[in-house]
Parts: sequence; C-alpha cells; structure tokens
Amino acid sequence: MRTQVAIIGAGPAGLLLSHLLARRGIESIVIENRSRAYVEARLRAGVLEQGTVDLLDEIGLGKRLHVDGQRHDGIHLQWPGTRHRIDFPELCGRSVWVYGQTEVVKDLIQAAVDTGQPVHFEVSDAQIHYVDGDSPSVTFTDAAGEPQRIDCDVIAGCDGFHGISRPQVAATGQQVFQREYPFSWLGILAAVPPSTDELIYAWHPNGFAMHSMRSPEISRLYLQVTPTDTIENWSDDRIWSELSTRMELDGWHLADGPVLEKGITPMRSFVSAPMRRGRLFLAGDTAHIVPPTGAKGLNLAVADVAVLDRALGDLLNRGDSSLADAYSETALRRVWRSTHFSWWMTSMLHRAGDEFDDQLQLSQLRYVASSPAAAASLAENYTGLPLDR
Ligand code: RFL
Ligand code: PHB
Repeated sequence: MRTQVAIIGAGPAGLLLSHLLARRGIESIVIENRSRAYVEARLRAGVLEQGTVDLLDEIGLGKRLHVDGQRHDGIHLQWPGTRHRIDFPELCGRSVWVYGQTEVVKDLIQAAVDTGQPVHFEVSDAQIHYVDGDSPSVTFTDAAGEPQRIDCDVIAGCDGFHGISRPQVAATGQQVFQREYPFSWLGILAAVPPSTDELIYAWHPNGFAMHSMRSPEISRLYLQVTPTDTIENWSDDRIWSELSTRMELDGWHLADGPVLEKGITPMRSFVSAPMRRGRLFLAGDTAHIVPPTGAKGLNLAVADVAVLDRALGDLLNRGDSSLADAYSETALRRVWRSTHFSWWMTSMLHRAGDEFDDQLQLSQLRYVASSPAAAASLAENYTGLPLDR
C-alpha cells in the first residue's frame, strides 16, 4: 500500500488526525491492533474542553455531541462541610462538555466509514522502518493473517502509552520526565441517574472521591485507593458506602444503583521529549500521560493533533518544513501546562501526606473557593486554553 501518512493507533488522536488531514487533501491509512468493537467500548475520559468541542464542531463531528452530550458551566469542589461551585463562564467565559470518549471514538470511526477513510482493525506485529530517511514504511499482519507494508512520507505514532512508536524515539536519545503517585483510582460506571448537576471533586480524610456522569441515566464515580489495592477487595456495597462517606454533605444524598463496570487505574505523570524522530511524529498518550484529575488526557491528544495537522499540511502540500520542525516544541508547551495543572489538581485533592499536608490542601481549597483570581486560574486551565492552530 502507498499513502502519505501512515497512522498507528485508532484512538482519539489517530482517528482525528486522519480526519483533519483528509480535509487538507492528504491521504492516510490508520492501523489498529484492537477490534472496532473494543475501541468503541473502551471506557475512559468524559470531559471535553471548549476548544476540543469547537474543533469537532468546525469539522462537522459535533452533531451527536450537542444532542447526547451535556454542557457544564462549572464543577463543585468539596471538603468536609463545604461544597463550592466554580462558575466557568463567569470566571473565564468558557465551558466544558460531558461526552464520553467512547462516543467521540464512535463518531470518528463512523465519519471514517462514511468518507471511505481506511482504518485497518485487528492488525498485529506492526513495525516502523526507515524513519530517518525520506521513505519510511510500516509493516504489519492484517486481520486475515496476510503480511502488509505501507510506504509513506510520514508516520504518525498515535498508539498510546504501550505502543511501538515511542521506543523508536528512545533509540536516538530522548528525555523522560515522570512522577508516580502513591495512589490509584477505582472507577465505576453505574446505572443510576447522577445525584448532582455538576461534577464533584471531593477532598476527604479517607481519600479523594469524585462524581461524574455519562448521561441522565448513567453515573461515573471514582475513589482514591492505594496502588496495591485490588478490585476483589471492593464489593459494590463497600464502594457505594465509601463514596457516600467521602461525598457526604448535609441535605444531600448519593443515590446508588447497579454497578455496570469497575476497575482500578494507576496515576502517573509522564512526558517524553522530543515528540519526533525524523519522519516519525508522536501524538497523544504515546508521548505523555497525565493523572485524570484535571480531565486533560483526551484533550491533550486532540491539541497535539491540531498542531500536527497544520505542520503536516505545510510539509506535504507545500514542502515547507518549518511547522514540522517546530512541532515537538509547540506541542510540548501545552503538554507541560496540562501536566502542571493535572499535577496541581491531583496534589490538592488526594490524601497522601501527613497532617501538615492536609492543612496545606485545605488552605488551598479555601483559597480557590474564596479568591476570584485563584478560581479563574482553575477555570481557565480546566476549560482549556485556546488551541494553538
Ligand atoms: P489511546 O486512546 O490509548 O489510543 C491508542 C490506540 O493505539 C492502539 N495501539 C496500537 N495499534 C496498532 N499497533 C500497535 N502496536 C498498537 N499499540 C497500541 C491502541 O489499541 C489504541 O486504540 O491514545 P490517544 O489516542 O492518544 O488518546 C488518549 C486518551 O485515550 C487518554 O488520554 C484519555 O482517555 C485520558 N483520560 C481522560 N482524558 C480527558 O481528557 N478527560 C477525562 O475526563 C479523562 N478521564 C482518562 C480519564 C483516562 C482514564 N484511564 C483509564 C487511563 C479517566 C480514566 C480512568
Ligand atoms: C470522567 O467522567 O470519567 C472524568 C471526569 C473528570 C475527570 C476525570 C474523569 O477529571
């Protein structure tokens, strides 16, 4: 096969990139090692920044989002005895949308099907070749077991944290910055209407708890647990009881219901630089991971791809490599802003230290709740700074 851009990974980054490039008349082929059903059902992010929604609208992919998604104009920050609403439009003139990553991925795959954009699912043994020259290629085994090769001008590594792309950059010198947090998130999806109008981020002596949602019928909730904890230790009853303890507030009740799915995710910050080697460009989780407390991972993948789309447009349509040469530095500026914000939200809300740390956290929460300047900083980062496009 021959194409201009071989894209590895049909997550949000890879699928969106192929769609953006097609709008510039640039051909691409996406390969993905999982099945379509698997990637469409993979339960992950829930919050889209204003810029992410604006971009999806601009390219005609926002229709279902505006029907099934919900605009949220704030979040609640909570600590024992207090629940404080941060009002986004008042503080920074922007909002966020609650719309599951599963739905974003379904919309992107449907758009690829509708436009005849090739996406090869269930491939195996993908390998990247000759990225230091002008004629890179990707080899893989297709779903039918046939060996395949894609000759291309550029490879986009959009294959997530465990993919094959980042190790290619590592081979030529790469800097990795990371932090492991001493806690994990236990997340559940539950068949019960949300007990809240806005997402609740709650600090509690037993640990962080969070209430999010997917629809008027489905709630998504999280608990801070220890990294060595296993899901077998957490019966549904224990999860609901701990959630209601940590989010307790006079006059408010947490409704429980059947747990549809539950799992434990470790928390880490990770940045790998540069995000390029020769003709291989990295985007999304393959290059960086943020802890989910800031709701940034998916949005950062979208932001990378918005920058990469423009850079590849100039490179492949006009032979101008200046934006491609600046890609890594441009993308990493936003990556570090989001990395800082996610680290800050995580550090403010999770219990990990001693009583001195507790008092610093509570002081920070009271400050954000009482100072319009501090609240505006949270609002500006949470809703997302404008995309660099
Ligand atoms: P993905 O989604 O991991 O997609 C990578 C794709 O590459 C495929 N792949 C390969 N394909 C072919 N050959 C190989 N060798 C391959 N290796 C891998 C994979 O199967 C996969 O389909 O990365 P992408 O596109 O960069 O997107 C990133 C986002 O998925 C991620 O950042 C977010 O889900 C993070 N995240 C959140 N982000 C937000 O913006 N808002 C949130 O509210 C939010 N909440 C979350 C989250 C992540 C969570 N977990 C489970 C990590 C909540 C949680 C609990
Ligand atoms: C979610 O709905 O899954 C979600 C929302 C906000 C976060 C993290 C996860 O910060």
